[in-house]
Order: sequence, then C-alpha cells, then structure tokens
Amino acid sequence: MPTALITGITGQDGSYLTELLLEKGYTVHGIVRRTSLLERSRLRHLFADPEVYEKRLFLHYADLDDATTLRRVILSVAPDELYHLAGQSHVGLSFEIPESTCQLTSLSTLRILEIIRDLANPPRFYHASSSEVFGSPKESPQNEDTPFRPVTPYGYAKAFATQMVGIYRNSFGIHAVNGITFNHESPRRGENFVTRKVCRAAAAIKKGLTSHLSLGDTSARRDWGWAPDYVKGMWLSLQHSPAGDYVLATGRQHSVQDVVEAAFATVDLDWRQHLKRDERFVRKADPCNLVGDPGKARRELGWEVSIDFEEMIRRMTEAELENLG
Ligand code: G4F
Repeated sequence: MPTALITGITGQDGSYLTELLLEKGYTVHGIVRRTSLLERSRLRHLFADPEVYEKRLFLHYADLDDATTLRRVILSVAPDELYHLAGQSHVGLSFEIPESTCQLTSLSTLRILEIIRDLANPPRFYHASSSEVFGSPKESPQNEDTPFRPVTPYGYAKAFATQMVGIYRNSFGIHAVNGITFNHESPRRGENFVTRKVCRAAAAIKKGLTSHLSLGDTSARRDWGWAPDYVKGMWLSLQHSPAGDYVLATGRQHSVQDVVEAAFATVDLDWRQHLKRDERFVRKADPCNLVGDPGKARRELGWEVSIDFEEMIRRMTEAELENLG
C-alpha cells in the first residue's frame, strides 16, 4: 500500500486529504509543529479511531524551517507521495508578516525540494500553489500558461515556490506538480477567511449571540469552490504522468456580497440590518479578476466539482448552526 507524507496535515485541506488517502488504502504520515496546545480538531475523529491512529495514520514533529528534522522525517517515512500544503496561508496577514510568509511559503518549498533531490527514489511531490500568483492578471479566466503578476507578499512567495517546483521538475527530473488552486472552502475553513467568517456570523446572529458582521471590501470577487473536491484534484494530479501544473477552480466568480446574501438567506435574515464595513479588513492590495479555467484538469485528470457556490454556502452556514447547538 502506498505511503503519503503531508505537511499541513492539521489544516482544512490536510484533514480532507488524509481522509481521502486513508479511504484509498494509504498509510498517511503528517508533519506537525510542536505547540503547547494539542488541539487538532479537524483530525480528532481519526485520532479517536483505534483502527487508524498509529496504525495507518502517524504524526511527526518538525518545523518547516528546520531542514535537518525535515530530512530525518522524509528519510524515515520514505513516502511514495509528498503533499506540501503547509505555510502561512492568510493573504491579508502577509502584509503584516511578509518575512515569515516568505520563509514559510517560499523557502520551505525549496528546502523540501532540495531534500528530495538528493534521494535515490524521490517521492512524487505536490505543491499547494495558489491563484494569488496571478494577482492582477491580463487575461481571464486564468490557466496554467497565464503569466504570474502577484500583488501581495503571499502571492509573490507562492510565485517563487511555484516556479521552483517547475525548475526542479525540468532540471532534476523530479515528479513535481503545482496545483494552482483557487479559493476552496468548507466548514473546516479557518475562521478568519471570509466565507467561514460570514457563515459563522449569520448563524450566530440567528441564535442571538451577536448582532452584526464587520467586513472589508464586499465587492471583492473570487472563484470559490468546495474544498473536498480540491483535495481529490490534488491526489489525481499526482497520479498523472508526465508531471505538470493544474489549475483547480470552478470557472465561476462571485462577490463577498454574494457570500453574505447566500448565508443570510440560509438563516432567513435580512443582511442589511447586520452588515457593517470595517476599514481594518480592507487590504492594501487585493487581486482582481481571479477566475480559473479548470479545462486541463478536466481533460487530463477527469476532475469535476461536485457542488455549486450556493449549496456550499448553505452547507457551511448549516454546519455553523449545528456547531452552535
Ligand atoms: O477569504 P479570504 O481571506 O481569502 P483570499 O485572500 O482570497 O485567500 C485564500 O484563497 C487563496 C486562493 O486559493 C489562497 F491562496 C489563500 O491561502 C487563502 O486560502 O478573502 C477573500 C476576499 C478578499 O478579496 C478579501 O479582501 O474577501 C475579501 N474580504 C472582505 N472582507 C475579506 C473580508 N477577507 C477576510 N478574510 N476578512 C474580511 O473581513
């Protein structure tokens, strides 16, 4: 049975990918940072399963900036597939902490590529790239050939890492893939990303726990899809030969305002009575016209999205209502 190693296993994508790989019969190893809090809520159900935890699912402590430990984990696990999902993933925050964003996002990818380059049998390598690399694109929709024009520190950091993956694929023959994923969401999304923030607030207002929702620019538009579909795309992209890059996206754009309207409609409330603008959430620069063309992933991988935007926001809002009891 194949063995996979995942950086960022405790995140939204890492947890869905773990479930998918376990279903497919993989042994899954994850790299986690040591923190004083042991709460890893997205994987809690798997830790509680005696057939899974420490039988087919293992965790290892390592830091992305600690090459020795990373090398040691990679050598001892000897994965067939390595999914590199970890990094500082909040775009707005990347303006506040650009150095650590680049350390975690750009240099960690290069560090892992350097480690696997020296292996006799390097694993297949998946890099979680992002639509942020397109930034302010001159063409729409964006595909694998669209030039990178990032406008945020995060976008630049991802662009560096994405191009390094291409260099290692072409120059060292590593089976390395960039999944250029557009926004993908679920009830497991971090609470400071806009879809989760809106769905959570709509549910909390419905339950009488709060009265308003503060947002930045509600005219901002993104191509939002359902995260479990995207981890399937990650796995499919790594099975395909020869290795290449794949845009994973829905091909449809919606505004933050659409997210608000869909979430408040789910709880049957009038958003106009609860929405406030807060300049603190307006970014210094924000990509525009981001919408992906998933044609190559459809043709070569048979990848399809399973639910639309409205259904996704409805599910996320209902999950928040359930969480609140
Ligand atoms: O949910 P967001 O924070 O996601 P963003 O910045 O597009 O980044 C996410 O998707 C990228 C592409 O896949 C990933 F690379 C990245 O790691 C992350 O997963 O913001 C979405 C939009 C932005 O235009 C933002 O300016 O919503 C706008 N927005 C408006 N008010 C807000 C808010 N975003 C947040 N987080 N909070 C607000 O109050």
